[in-house]
Parts: sequence; structure tokens; C-alpha cells
Amino acid sequence: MGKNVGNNFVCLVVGLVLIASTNADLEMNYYAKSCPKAEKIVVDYVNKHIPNAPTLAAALIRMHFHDCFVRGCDASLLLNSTSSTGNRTEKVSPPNRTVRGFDFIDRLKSLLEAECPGVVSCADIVSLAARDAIVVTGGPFWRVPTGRRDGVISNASEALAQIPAPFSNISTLQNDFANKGLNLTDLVVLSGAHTIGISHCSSFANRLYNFTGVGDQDPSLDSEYATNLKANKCKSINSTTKVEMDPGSFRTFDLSYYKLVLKRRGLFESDAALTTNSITSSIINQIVNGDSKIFFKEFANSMEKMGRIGVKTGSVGEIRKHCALVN
Ligand code: HEM
Ligand SMILES: *[C@@H]1O[C@H](CO)[C@@H](O)[C@H](O)[C@H]1NC(C)=O
Ligand SMILES: *[C@@H]1O[C@H](CO)[C@@H](O)[C@H](O)[C@H]1NC(C)=O
Ligand SMILES: *[C@@H]1O[C@H](CO)[C@@H](O)[C@H](O)[C@H]1NC(C)=O
Ligand SMILES: *[C@@H]1O[C@H](CO)[C@@H](O)[C@H](O)[C@H]1NC(C)=O
Ligand SMILES: *[C@@H]1O[C@H](CO)[C@@H](O)[C@H](O)[C@H]1NC(C)=O
Ligand SMILES: *[C@@H]1O[C@H](CO)[C@@H](O)[C@H](O)[C@H]1NC(C)=O
Ligand SMILES: *[C@@H]1O[C@H](CO)[C@@H](O)[C@H](O)[C@H]1NC(C)=O
Ligand SMILES: CC(=O)N[C@H]1CO[C@H](CO)[C@@H](O)[C@@H]1O
Repeated sequence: MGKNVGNNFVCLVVGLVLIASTNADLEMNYYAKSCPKAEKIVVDYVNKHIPNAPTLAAALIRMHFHDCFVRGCDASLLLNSTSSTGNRTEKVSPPNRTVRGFDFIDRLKSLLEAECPGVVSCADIVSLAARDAIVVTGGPFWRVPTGRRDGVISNASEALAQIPAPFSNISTLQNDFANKGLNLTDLVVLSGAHTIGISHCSSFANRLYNFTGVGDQDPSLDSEYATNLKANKCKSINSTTKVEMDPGSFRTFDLSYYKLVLKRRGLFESDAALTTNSITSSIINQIVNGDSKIFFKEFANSMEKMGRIGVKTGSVGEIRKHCALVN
């Protein structure tokens, strides 16, 4: 009996150690020994190229978000569909139609493979590059612990189901975020990333031309702004034009997104939705009335939290050789 208890105890301890080794936490500077130059290679490349292509910063942080929201931050978004097996990966799902920056990550991956083959995951590259690129736009720096491994599964229907849509209301957004361990503060703060980048008219044209299916306009969108968009940007419901989400400062990471949202000039229903709940409204007011340093601190906290969603560590997943392909 005593011996059995002892054996069970040993099994339990071994079991726990195994769980610990497959579910290891992310670590700051995880590649310090295995690829000491990894983080420097990323930041140098970003600093060299993003100033010439500032809109890529927006693309990269959005890529990180869409990756993390489906199967965790595991670069599943980067996998190409394979016609031989017929699987449609996340990349081809409608929410990802407008995700850009895949080539940029591929080029970084090549540099890292040349430096230390098979060591640095695509998931970590996306996470580091997004942070470093936002810094170039004048945005906050946040901690990026590393050690994420790359997933081997990618499914387009999951992306469609789990990535919030621009027509979502506040309860849907709250749910979508809660499903990923993020709360209303994270929702408001991370939506602030819409201070940079562009949107295609198709993402919101229904608000201008056919909100409820009777040729109407969304009453929650500032009518002057709507008129202006219809006259100059999205001239029909099928317009393929791109619009700056934060006109005039779409390359600068600042508080202006929230000021627009309060003026009912956020482009998406999901932006407007943030003013329809007392908790999220009060968070917006705190942000707008505070210093941008406070927003930056909050953004950094929420990004670090987002970067931990469902990560694969230890011996789960793999280190892909090419970001678009499972090994
Ligand atoms: C709250 C739910 C969210 C919804 C419904 C949403 C929706 C969208 C949509 C529809 C676009 C425009 C795509 C296009 O037409 O080209 C967009 C762009 C963008 N989103 Fe979001 N988003 C959300 C949250 C986030 C978060 C959490 C981040 C990052 C932390 C983010 C970062 C961006 C950026 C930077 C762009 C511009 C991309 C570019 O310039 O290519 N969004 N978003
Ligand atoms: C993945 O797909 C993209 C475009 O769909 C293509 O440009 C790229 O070469 C593909 N990558 C690989 C490794 O097949
Ligand atoms: C594609 O499907 C095959 C077989 O179902 C699977 O082994 C593979 O991991 C899938 N690839 C992706 C990227 O999901
Ligand atoms: C993809 O996900 C959907 C929805 O969760 C599921 O029904 C479908 O079977 C999945 N496809 C594959 C190939 O696993
Ligand atoms: C929000 O949208 C969901 C999904 O479309 C819907 O089921 C729900 O009733 C909506 N909630 C409110 C308060 O409008
Ligand atoms: C969200 O979570 C953070 C901690 O990650 C916490 O500081 C914040 O108060 C929470 N916000 C809400 C609305 O619960
Ligand atoms: C508006 O939406 C309704 C219902 O979906 C559709 O029947 C109608 O054709 C749309 N009108 C335009 C101009 O797209
Ligand atoms: C927009 O495209 C739809 C679908 O292709 C078409 O039915 C509709 O007539 C177009 N509307 C306009 C205003 O061009
Ligand atoms: C980058 C990429 O693969 N984009 C695809 C996203 O999904 C649409 C279909 O929904 C494809 O047409 C795009 O090529």
C-alpha cells in the first residue's frame, strides 16, 4: 500500500513535470542562448524597412491580432492552403482577405533561418515584428516574451467564426474577446490600433448605402462624415477604394481614434459599438481625458495579454522552416 502511494506520487510528479515541460511559459529573451541575435535581426530589419513603408506597421499588428484569435498566437494564419489535401486555411477566409505583410514576415524568416536554422518560430517573428513596427509609428513599446511554437492546423471556417466582424455589436465583441481571455478594457484599448492603417470601403459601405436593407444610412454614423465619404471615397456600395481609418494621422499611433469614435466617426459598427455600453464608454472617456502615456501603458498591457493567447510552448507544435508551410 505504502509502496503504491509512493509510486502514484512518483507518477504524479513525473506527470506534472511533463505537463510543465509541454506547457512551459513564454520567457523574455527566450532565444538568448539558442539564437542570441534573433530579436536584433527583427528590430533592425523593421527599423530599416518600415520607415519606407509605414502602412505595413498597421498590417503587421493586424496580422498578429488575427493570428492570436484563431488557435492562439501560433502563426496558423500564415499557412497556405494546400490544393492536394483541399484544406482551406485561415488566410483565405473573408476576415483575412485584407491582411497584408506576409512577404515581410517571409523575408524576416529567411534572415533568421540563415542565422540559426530551425530555431525561431514564425509565431514569435510576427509578435516581435508587430511590436517593433508599432514603435516606428510613434506607438508604445511592449514586452514580447517569446518561445511560441508554430501550429500545424489552420482552418478557414474557424477564422470566420472567431475573428470579430466590423458589423458586430458590443455583446458580440465582448463575447469574442472573452472567448480569448480578454475583457472590455482590452477590447477598448486594442481597438485603439485603428488609429493607424486603412480600410476598404467594402468593410463598412453598408453603413453608407444599405444599413438595414432599405437603402438607408447608419444613424449612428455622423451624417456629415457619411456624406463626405460617399462623395469622395466610397462612391458606391461596391467601391473598392481604401480609406484612412484615422484621416490625417493614419500613420501615427495616437489618441485620435477615440476622439473620432466620440464624434461618431469611427468607420465600423464595432467602433461605434464601444460607445453603447457604460463600461466601455467610461474607458474611452478615461483614455481621451488622460495623457497618451496612460493609453500607451494600457495598450502595452493588453498587447502582452493578447500575445499570450493559446500559445504553444515546450514540445507542442513545431518550428516551421517556411512560414507558409507545415514542415
Ligand atoms: C474589436 C474588433 C475589431 C474589428 C471588428 C476589426 C475590424 C477591422 C476591419 C474590418 C478592418 C479593415 C480591413 C480592410 O477593409 O482593409 C480593420 C483594420 C485594421 N485593424 Fe481591426 N478590428 C478589430 C480589432 C482590432 C485589433 C484588436 C487590432 C490590433 C491590436 C486591430 C488592428 C487593425 C489595423 C492596424 C487595421 C488596419 C490594417 C491595414 O492598414 O491594412 N483591429 N479592422
Ligand atoms: C503561399 O501563397 C502565396 C500567395 O497565395 C504565394 O505567393 C507563396 O509563394 C506561397 N508560399 C509557398 C511557400 O508556397
Ligand atoms: C491539411 O490537411 C491535412 C490532412 O487533413 C493535415 O494533416 C494538415 O495539417 C492540414 N494543413 C493545415 C495547414 O491545416
Ligand atoms: C474546420 O472547422 C470547422 C468549424 O469548426 C469544422 O466544422 C471543420 O470540420 C474543420 N475542418 C477541418 C478540415 O478540420
Ligand atoms: C448582437 O448581435 C448578435 C448577433 O448578431 C445578436 O444575436 C444580438 O441579439 C445582438 N444584441 C443586441 C443587444 O443587439
Ligand atoms: C481587464 O483585465 C485587466 C488585467 O488584465 C484589469 O486590470 C482590468 O481592470 C480588467 N478590466 C475590466 C473591465 O474588467
Ligand atoms: C440592400 O439590401 C437589400 C436586402 O439585403 C437588397 O435586397 C438590396 O438589393 C440592397 N440594395 C443595394 C443598393 O445594394
Ligand atoms: C453591387 O454589386 C452587387 C453584386 O455584385 C450587384 O448586384 C449590385 O447591383 C451592385 N450595386 C451597385 C450600386 O453597383
Ligand atoms: C492573403 C490571402 O490569402 N488572401 C485571401 C483571403 O481570402 C480571400 C477569399 O476570402 C482570397 O481571395 C484571398 O486571396
